[in-house]
Amino acid sequence: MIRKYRIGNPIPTDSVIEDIPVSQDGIPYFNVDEEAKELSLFLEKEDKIFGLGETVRGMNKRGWLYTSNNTDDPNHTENKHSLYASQNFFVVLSKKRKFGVYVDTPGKVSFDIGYTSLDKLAVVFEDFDADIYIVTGEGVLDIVTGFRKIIGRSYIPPRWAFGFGQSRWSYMTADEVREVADKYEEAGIPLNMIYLDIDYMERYKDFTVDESSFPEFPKFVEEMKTRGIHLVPIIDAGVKIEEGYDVYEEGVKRGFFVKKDNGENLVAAVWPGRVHFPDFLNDEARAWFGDKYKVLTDQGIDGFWNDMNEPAIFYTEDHLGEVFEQIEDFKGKNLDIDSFFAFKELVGSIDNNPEDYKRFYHEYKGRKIRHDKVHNIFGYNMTRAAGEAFERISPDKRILMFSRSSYIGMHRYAGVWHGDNQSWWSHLLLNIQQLPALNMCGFLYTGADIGGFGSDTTEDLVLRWTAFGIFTPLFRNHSALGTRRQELYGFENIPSFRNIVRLRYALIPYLYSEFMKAAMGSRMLFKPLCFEYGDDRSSQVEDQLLLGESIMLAPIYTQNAEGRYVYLPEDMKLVRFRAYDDYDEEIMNAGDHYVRAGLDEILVYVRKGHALPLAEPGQGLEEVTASQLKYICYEAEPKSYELYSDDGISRL
Ligand code: MIG
Repeated sequence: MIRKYRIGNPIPTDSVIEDIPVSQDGIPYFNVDEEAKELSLFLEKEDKIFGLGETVRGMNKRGWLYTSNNTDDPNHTENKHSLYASQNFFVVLSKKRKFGVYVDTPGKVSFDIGYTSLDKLAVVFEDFDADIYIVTGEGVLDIVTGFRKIIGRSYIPPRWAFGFGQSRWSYMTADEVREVADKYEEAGIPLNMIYLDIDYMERYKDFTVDESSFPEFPKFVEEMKTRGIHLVPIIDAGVKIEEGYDVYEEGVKRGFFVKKDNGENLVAAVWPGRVHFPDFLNDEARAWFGDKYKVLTDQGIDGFWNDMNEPAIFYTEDHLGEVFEQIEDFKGKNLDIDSFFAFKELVGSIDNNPEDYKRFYHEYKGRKIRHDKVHNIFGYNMTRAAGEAFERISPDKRILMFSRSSYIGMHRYAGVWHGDNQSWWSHLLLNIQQLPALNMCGFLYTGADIGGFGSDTTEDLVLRWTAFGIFTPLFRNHSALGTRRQELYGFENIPSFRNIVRLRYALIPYLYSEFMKAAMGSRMLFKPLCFEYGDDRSSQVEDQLLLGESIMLAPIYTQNAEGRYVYLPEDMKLVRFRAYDDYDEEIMNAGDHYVRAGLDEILVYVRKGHALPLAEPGQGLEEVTASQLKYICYEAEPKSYELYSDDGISRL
């Protein structure tokens, strides 16, 4: 059951699509403190908190302060409060009570979950205006499904988007891209997508392609497609200010860019230097920007990733001017303990400055609203612009799309990637831990940069991360300019990588079926163990996942580990894959085990009463029938499995 309560006068977000009347009763469970602008509740010892989507720390969110304030911060360390997303849904779960809470506000809000005081959960608002939804149900899974139903069906990508993708910030020319495709082919490692980062554009201008480095682009797109590879270009939120650039000129003429209080277009800067930001919150501007994607779909492109849409701001011209003025005061001075830090702060305040988000306004639903009040729905509306346009541009076929910034509601239009992680073992664990929380908030098509985006990676990390990544819907290796290269063919153990990636393709009928069932039925794809098993031990497990109905995963995420402790909530069958057609099976009893796993092995635990279908890797992306598959089951007698199959491309 779902009840809706209203505090103040909230700005709508369009995240909930069902019309639910506002209840006049008091909000259950919570104390309302108008003065402190907070809702709070006393946490019992057994209460666990799950959800909040893409945030730092573990699955149980107790013990930290999470602030919804979409931020381009590439250091996802545990001291951070905000990442790229605001996904304000969580569940309070214990044997005694369980309920879900959705805090719908486009502005800044903090979730103090046992941070200030161990036993108190407080939702602290900047503006005390929000719709609060309280969701109850039999079990935690019913609560999640109940919530997911009111926010609408999750985005469904084309089936080819379940293939493997290679990306790197710095593929400068078409020939470099060809080389990536060639080397994957030589290595015998399947590849279905190559991502184009900002370097394909002409001076970082959205919806342009650099003619000299990517000549005859439509032909190139076609050439790659005949090799089974989709090119997936990036689109940034900022539009370069440049005379003669049509997107810029049209946007200015039609008044579609965000404006300062004095009515002038805001001048900010990102990759291209000076840019304007489209007002994605304005219906007309959104339709206009969305239609621009057609420039690329007309050239054969059928997938996109939307970046820098928090929005990330290198500087605003106004603030930069202020900094240059103030910097004069420091010139020629002996910078001592006070002045040096003031100087450092001044210089360090240039990018993503909170004050800059108060310098501009949106035309949203007929009102002029200052950006910081709706900051968290900006990236969502950029992606919505594209998603709504795709329904017009490509009414029959699905388009691949994922975004960096997000808010609940965006899950109907696209997936997300987990942003700029690092080549750290701890970020492999973070990847594991963020997945179920994202699913709770409607985001099913998700994945992290495998191997890590920032920092130099190591081969063993890429092996372990790829061995986990084969289970995530978005399966992409991506890295930053200047870091060690991490395309799989560049490492020594090519046969191991080949076996791991091929196993992914063998698993696609299962992954696609489970994904589609989760999308259609508003269910989770990745679950913490305690969402299905009621024993106390299960509720302590933070590094294992249930994936779909049939399997459990217990990935290795520490360096030099030859194995790990695994908890089995019931008897299961361990399948130790060396390749899709080379594996051992072993029945294991419920309880704790130390399980070894070599760098070239992928371990899957098959649940009692369920079946894991496997295809020939070459068939993975095709429409298959149940009889074309092989099944691994716990029992001697094969169990039936409900296969979901469709053409993988028609819109549903
Ligand atoms: O500030 O386009 O998260 O995936 O490679 C960096 C360059 C901008 C951030 C994205 C990353 C991408 C990079 N972008």
